[in-house]
Amino acid sequence: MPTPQPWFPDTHPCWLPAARGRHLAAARVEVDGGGPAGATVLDEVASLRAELGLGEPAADAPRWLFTTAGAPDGLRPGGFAVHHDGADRVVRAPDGAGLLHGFYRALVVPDVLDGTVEDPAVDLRMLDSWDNMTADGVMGSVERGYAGDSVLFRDGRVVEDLTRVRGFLRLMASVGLNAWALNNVNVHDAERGLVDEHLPDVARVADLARSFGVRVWLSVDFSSPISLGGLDVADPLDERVAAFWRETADRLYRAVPDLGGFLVKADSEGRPGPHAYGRDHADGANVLARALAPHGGTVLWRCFVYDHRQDWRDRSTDRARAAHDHFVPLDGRFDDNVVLQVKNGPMDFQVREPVSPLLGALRETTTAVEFQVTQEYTGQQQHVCYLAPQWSEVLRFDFGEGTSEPRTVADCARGGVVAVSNVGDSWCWTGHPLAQANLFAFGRLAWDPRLDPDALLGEWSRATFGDDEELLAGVHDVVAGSWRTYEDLTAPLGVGWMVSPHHHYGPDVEGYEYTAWGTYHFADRDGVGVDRTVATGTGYAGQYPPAHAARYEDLATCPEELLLFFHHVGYGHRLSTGETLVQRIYDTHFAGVEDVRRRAARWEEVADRVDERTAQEVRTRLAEQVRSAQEWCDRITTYFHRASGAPDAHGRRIF
Ligand code: GCV
Repeated sequence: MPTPQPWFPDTHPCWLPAARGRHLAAARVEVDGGGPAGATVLDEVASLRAELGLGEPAADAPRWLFTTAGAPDGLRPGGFAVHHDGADRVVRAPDGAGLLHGFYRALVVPDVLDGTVEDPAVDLRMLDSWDNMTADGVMGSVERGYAGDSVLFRDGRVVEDLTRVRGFLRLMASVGLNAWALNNVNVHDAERGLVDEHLPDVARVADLARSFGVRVWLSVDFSSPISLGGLDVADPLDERVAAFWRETADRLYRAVPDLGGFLVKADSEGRPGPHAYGRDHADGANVLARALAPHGGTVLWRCFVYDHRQDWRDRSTDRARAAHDHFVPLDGRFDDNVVLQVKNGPMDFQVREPVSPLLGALRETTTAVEFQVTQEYTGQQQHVCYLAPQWSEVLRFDFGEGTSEPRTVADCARGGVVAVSNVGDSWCWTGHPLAQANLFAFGRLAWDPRLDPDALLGEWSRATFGDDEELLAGVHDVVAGSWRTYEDLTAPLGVGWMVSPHHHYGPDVEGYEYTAWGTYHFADRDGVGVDRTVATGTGYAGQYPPAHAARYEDLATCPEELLLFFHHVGYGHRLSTGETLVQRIYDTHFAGVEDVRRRAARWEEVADRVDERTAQEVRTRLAEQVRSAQEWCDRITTYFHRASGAPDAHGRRIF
């Protein structure tokens, strides 16, 4: 019997405190089948026992049997079923990952019910780490990371001690995630070596990941045939380039036979891609796909493609249109093992955007939807911002509305549900202890997009904080609705990008207005917002199927939370509730500050019910959130007051 691995040494256990697994640690646990992931069930039980100071279970202790025999027909890989047999429990699954998922489910929900059948909705449930092997000078060692440095890389290589990586994989597996892209999609020089000199380390990580039912993926750089292969081109139609990718794939799969494949950001924000050679994204993706195909690998090709060198004077170009414009004409040209990975919205993970029309437009190509768990534009893990309601809204959005064929985003994204990770080497994994809720909820929604975000919040907080009902009520009040609060303060009625350029924290109303990034709100003395209608604007609204297109096109039917995304609207325009547009902007900002103050005060009512460190970490961040909220309110109300000249109906202080 190997020495048990410590259970979250020196780190917060998130939603898996050992005490919650006491019933498992005290049981006679038997595992039948399931390979490395099945064996992990036993390792985890041993770790729990060591952590809880329990010895071997008594001979008459209840038995938990985890078996791959007799799993219900039709369960997908990773799924499981729970059966009660008196005090004994049987978890049946088609594979080891399913056994492990059943084990963690019984930790999160100790009274997991008889007859529970859990079947993941989609095969690929993925976290993308934007981790660099070295600090990149601007963003640190995790691009857009707000929770410390990478848990995987340090000083230009994979860490020797994988204890933190093990903890991370445990967190992933415990919510059913099964795929992990190890490195930043912006692949720097150092990370290129992952397919080469660092490959033995990748294999070491993949071995560990496999034991948690997780496959690893690598982000690769499209110009690697030049930088690594010594060629003078990376043209996807050049046979030498194809050979380079084949050889690379062969080498990778010798080291990691179950590698998921490649994740690629190409022709995007300055990354190299097929356009340099007059080729398109299908040519680019397919050359990689053909190298991976013999090994069963897949290319995840990102659709975050737009002109990041736009002239702000150019009103004919609309960044929101770009992904649809680029990729819809290529539908049907991608090989079967290409999955197009599409961000949830057409811009870039703003607090509010419409659903990307590309997600519903590709009929002949497999797509995956990409969310951002790391809070780049949503408060950077200084603000509480529970994002599951946003993801849930997106997953439920129905492109088939008004037709006889329902086609939700969850239906369309058959290739997977993916998100950028919010994890780093901070003590609590996510910088802000309450940001753990986002990681948890993302995994659960990837598993089952029908789950209710508020119920998930309850599930997470009970697992994390225990059964102290007063504390749970307090945590709920601090976290629930916080996405809406962030939106009220930062992005009135769907207009985004009033954020400080580059680092993206805090307000700067015109920070992006005269830049090359395609991120404008066009506020002037009369009104604000982007006319994206077909009739008079950029035509973006026309990228949706007819029912949605018609709704967005018309100012009278456009959902208010997206009004300024689709229309340039006068400050005096009356909203459904009777007030003017500018008054709504004032009101939501003043209310937003009050709301954040209320959350901070509410935390103080329950803070003595959690450990000192969590209490303090949350307290400190809530204080910053109050400061930041006031800053947003002051800047935005002042800006629009000066622009419009309209007084606040309630006479509040505007500068
Ligand atoms: C990894 C946004 C972020 C970048 C990120 C990019 C992407 O633009 O600001 O840091 O780069 O999205 O998704 O590729």
